[in-house]
Amino acid sequence: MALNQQSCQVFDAVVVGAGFSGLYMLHRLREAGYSVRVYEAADDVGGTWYWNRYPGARCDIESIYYNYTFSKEILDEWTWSSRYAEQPEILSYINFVADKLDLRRDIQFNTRITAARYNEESRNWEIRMEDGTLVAAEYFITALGCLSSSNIPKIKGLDSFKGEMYHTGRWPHKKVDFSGKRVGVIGTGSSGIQAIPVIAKEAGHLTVFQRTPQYSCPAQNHPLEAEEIRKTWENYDETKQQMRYSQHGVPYGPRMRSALEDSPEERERLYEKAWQEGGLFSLTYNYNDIAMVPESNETAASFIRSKIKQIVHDPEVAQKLMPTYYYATKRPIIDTNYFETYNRENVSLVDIKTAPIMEITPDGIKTTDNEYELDVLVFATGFDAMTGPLFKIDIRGKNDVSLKDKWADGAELKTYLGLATSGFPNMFMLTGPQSPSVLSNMMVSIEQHVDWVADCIDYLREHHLEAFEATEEAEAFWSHQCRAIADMSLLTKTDSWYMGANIDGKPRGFLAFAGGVGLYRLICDDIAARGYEGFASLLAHDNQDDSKVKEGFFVSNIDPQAWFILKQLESAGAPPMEQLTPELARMGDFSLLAGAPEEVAKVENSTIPVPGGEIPVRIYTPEGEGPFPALVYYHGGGWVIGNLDTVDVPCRMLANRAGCVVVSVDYRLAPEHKFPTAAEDSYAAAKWLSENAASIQVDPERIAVGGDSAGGNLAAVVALMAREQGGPSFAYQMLIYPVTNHAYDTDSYSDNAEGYFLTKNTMVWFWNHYLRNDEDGQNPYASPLLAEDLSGLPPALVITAGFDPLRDEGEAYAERLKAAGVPVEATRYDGMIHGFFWMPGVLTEAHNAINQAANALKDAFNAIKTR
Ligand code: N01
Repeated sequence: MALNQQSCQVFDAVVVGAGFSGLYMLHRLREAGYSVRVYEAADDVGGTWYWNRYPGARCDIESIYYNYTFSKEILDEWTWSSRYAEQPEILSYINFVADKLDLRRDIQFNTRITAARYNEESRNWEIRMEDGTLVAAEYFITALGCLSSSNIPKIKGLDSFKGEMYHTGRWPHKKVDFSGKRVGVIGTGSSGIQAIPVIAKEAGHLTVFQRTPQYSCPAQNHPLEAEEIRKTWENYDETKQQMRYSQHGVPYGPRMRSALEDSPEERERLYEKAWQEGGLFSLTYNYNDIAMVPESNETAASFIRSKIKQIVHDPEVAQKLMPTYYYATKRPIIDTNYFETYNRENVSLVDIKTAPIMEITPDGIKTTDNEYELDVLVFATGFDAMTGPLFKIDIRGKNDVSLKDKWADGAELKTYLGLATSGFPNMFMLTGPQSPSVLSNMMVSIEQHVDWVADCIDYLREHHLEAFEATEEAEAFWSHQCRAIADMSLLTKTDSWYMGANIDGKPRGFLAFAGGVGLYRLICDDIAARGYEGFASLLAHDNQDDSKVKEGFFVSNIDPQAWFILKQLESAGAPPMEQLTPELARMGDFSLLAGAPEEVAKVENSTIPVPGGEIPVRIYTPEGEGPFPALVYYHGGGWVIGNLDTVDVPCRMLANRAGCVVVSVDYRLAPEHKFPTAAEDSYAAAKWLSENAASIQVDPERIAVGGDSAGGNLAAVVALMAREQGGPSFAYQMLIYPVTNHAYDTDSYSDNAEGYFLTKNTMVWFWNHYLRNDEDGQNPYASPLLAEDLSGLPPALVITAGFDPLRDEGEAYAERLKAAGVPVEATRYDGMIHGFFWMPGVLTEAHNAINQAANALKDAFNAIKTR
């Protein structure tokens, strides 16, 4: 497609699609003074809501929150008639906005874009219409909608059908008359479940062809009073913020409680209440682990199945309607009288999972065990979601590579933030794949994307940057994070359109970002604030100031995975630890960061005696024949929090990799037990192991001590105590970002005081709980860095993290050990944050550090064996 740009119109930006996202994009760019043209295949605005006119079509997000929020004036001028607005009302709203902002003058309707190609010479996009007309633009923005490419399954004989055929996503503008007709509906997703009760009321007979039964809850739709809307938006800014920083784009979220924490009776009571209240999130928001934990999920799933059983009179039909997949791993559905519809005389249900459709005949549908005569056939069979609309346009980036080829038909889906993809400069995808869009209130996602893109274009102009694209590193990182987050949930365990599983031959993979709109917004904003890190400028004007846009991803050194965790923690909005009581602080659960525990040959919980009591230990024994070398491990947590579970995953990994027994010690915590209890418990545990080694198949000559953070402190202190108090003698000390000094005077304390997980204020809080007085802080058993003499101590590994207030004191201890003649291996993990050692579930560097520690232990043990 060669282009003589003199012969065609050139715009600053071309936007494809005049739905909610395209319209707002047009408004934002036009207000900023750019020339913009929107192309739309339909003859009017509306996008999804223009095409999906099937009977019963309505929104599943409460209309009160299904608004543009960028303009208070527009918000105030519009009112909704019911809790869940019907399609015609939503379309009227879109028209109202288009009129109000006078958008139509920059939209060309009845125009399908078939191709878009990036011209590297002119640095413009060349965009081709169905009739061959070309236009050019500096920015190419797709606003295609995620669910706009209708899926009509390729069933044998499809074209032979003599009756009327419709797809819910391409419904005609005139009313379809079902009265007295034999109607068949294939598909029972959101569209089918909305359409079926309405069609049933009119049809002579309705046959529903169901492949997968669905969970659906009552919408409990009702009229809305203007006063209710006014009251909801009374605190406009606050409500808007709550929606923006939520999980799904509504100003409320799940209760912070596991479904398994409540009694069956209490769960039943809450589910029943939610059922009566209705709504998309009502059931799932009772608990925060429905989409994560199979057993919790089953509590909600079985509740809905019990409701189906109650509602549907014929037990056989009820049984066919019972879903078995994990609830809410397909888009949850809300309905009006869906299950009740199966009690009607004129409705029958055909289970095409057990008797699949063989072919469509001129007169109806033939399954493996029957034939159904039909006058009308309705496909409610969904969409080729997310990638489908993009692949319908032949989009070609640098070197003429097509998007479809780059993504290998979706098998290699790679985007940065779901907004951009490398090799396609100056192209932005609104609500594209790997963004949270389809998992949220679309309006919130749309506004966020449009605002971000408009700000980005302003930035590029201000900095005279003509061509700008995501780097390969950035998109590899983002795509990995998207998969990792989805894999932590049950979402990937179900065949759904989220997974691409509804389209024959479509590669499987989770298509969206499941971390929530709040986290996503924080991430996008942070990337913008970092000068659009992860994007690279290809070319710039001579006088550019490109100091802010740099090559490569995360040049600011923090590891992207660690940064991602920081954003997740920020979005969780937990108060700083120092504002909590120790009891509350101990309730934090970081198990998702640790990842799945791996198998160890034997794991045993036990107790051991310490002065004045007993403490729990967990003993990990690896595969093989003893006697084994051993590591006594002390967990971190500032001597105040943390327990055996906190470090279960790294202890398992160390046991397997170093081939040693790991004895993880649950020493007594402060402030209930202040200094020196933790140190004395730790020493007692090491002595106990040395004295009782044979009882747990341990070689007493090959015992190491180790720990992380406060546990690293305790390991160092135990080594000192052993030297000074007559043994035992240890083979090694493994100190992971240890606390070594009660002082806050290092560069790392000032550089990393805040924003990197462990803060200076939290350390002050820990120390204050641990020590009885300031004098304790001068005691080498609290601050081993203050010990006068470090000679004669066991060889050491000291691991530190670049973005950690404790970095410098850990490294100072390593230097002092070296100066005292102790062999030391010291490694700083530059991009890491405090705590990373127990986060192998989300950090590659945690694996590297654990492997390094295991190898160091093995070497130390072998050195003794071969001595
Ligand atoms: O499509 P779907 P949808 N033979 O893919 C079946 C949004 N939406 O249009 O589950 C037989 O969910 C398929 O069966 P199975 C919302 O995000 C929102 O209903 O794949 N059956 C399924 O039953 C929603 O999730 C609203 O086994 C076949 C159905 O067709 C998304 O749009 C309203 C088949 C398709 O369900 C899509 O919903 C409507 C075949 N070959 C939609 N192929 C609101 O309320 C597919 N099926 C805002």
